[in-house]
Amino acid sequence: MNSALHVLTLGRHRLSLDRPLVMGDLNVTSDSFSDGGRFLDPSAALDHARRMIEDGADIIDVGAESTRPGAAPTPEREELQRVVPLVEKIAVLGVPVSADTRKPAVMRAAIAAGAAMINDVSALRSPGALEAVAGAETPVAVCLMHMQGEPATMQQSAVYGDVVYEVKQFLADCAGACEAAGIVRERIVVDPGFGFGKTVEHNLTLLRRLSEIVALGYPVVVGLSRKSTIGALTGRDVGERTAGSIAAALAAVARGAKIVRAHDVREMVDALKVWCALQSG
Ligand code: HH2
Repeated sequence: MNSALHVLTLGRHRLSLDRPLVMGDLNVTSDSFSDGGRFLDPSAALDHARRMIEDGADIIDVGAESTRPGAAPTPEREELQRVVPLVEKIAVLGVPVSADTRKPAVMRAAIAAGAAMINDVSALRSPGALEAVAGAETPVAVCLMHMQGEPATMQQSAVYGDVVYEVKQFLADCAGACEAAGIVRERIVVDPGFGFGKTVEHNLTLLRRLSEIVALGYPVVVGLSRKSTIGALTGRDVGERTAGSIAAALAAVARGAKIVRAHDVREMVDALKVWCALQSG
């Protein structure tokens, strides 16, 4: 086991990990599972980024390709057109911007536009992705996420022996490959990938045993916000899953997660403030 890091370095930003961080989720897509179409208009997207920053987001994660189960890939040109101008505008607002992409060309363009982190649901396994991040002129952080299969088909046959062990091994291997390529530990975070080729039971097992993933020593990101597991547990539609998402996030933070990916930033920030206040004294 490696000793835990207390600072995450994203481009020129250094974020303390002494309290859990909130990564605001901004989907500039037509088909995202929870907010598809709402922020396709660039000015609506920028306004939403500003609102999330006002509400206390520590990182803004911009994605232009839905990775919901069954989603079709977004053509590269379209992803570039949606992501790059927006990253450029958000990058000057004072918080680090993360680009949620699987495509090396989008990674390179987003970094040139000011992205401080690449969030890759494929954990830099696409040809050229590791090189795009490790070889970047401005060193950026990377979020390595576990996914079994591909978004189009990943929920059709989610099979594991021990899901926690397999996810942990995968993340250890990917993080090791990043370090071998020259990405320093202070720039690597890992994510078990809730909902990515996993049943409700797999997700619950991963959440219950999250401390085993935390033991890898890399800051752990969790993305449970509004996901179908929350819907399965509460019986709520996607727009009514805020309370369930917060409960899941707090359970993750209690097990050592350091970054929470959220759609409802204001509510998540408030919940974490209360949780943090109860940790001291
Ligand atoms: N979940 C989604 C997308 N990117 N990245 C990380 N690191 N962790 C996650 O859990 C994660 C992620 C899916 O959520 P969302 O972006 O809201 O939906 P969509 O992929 O449909 O745009």
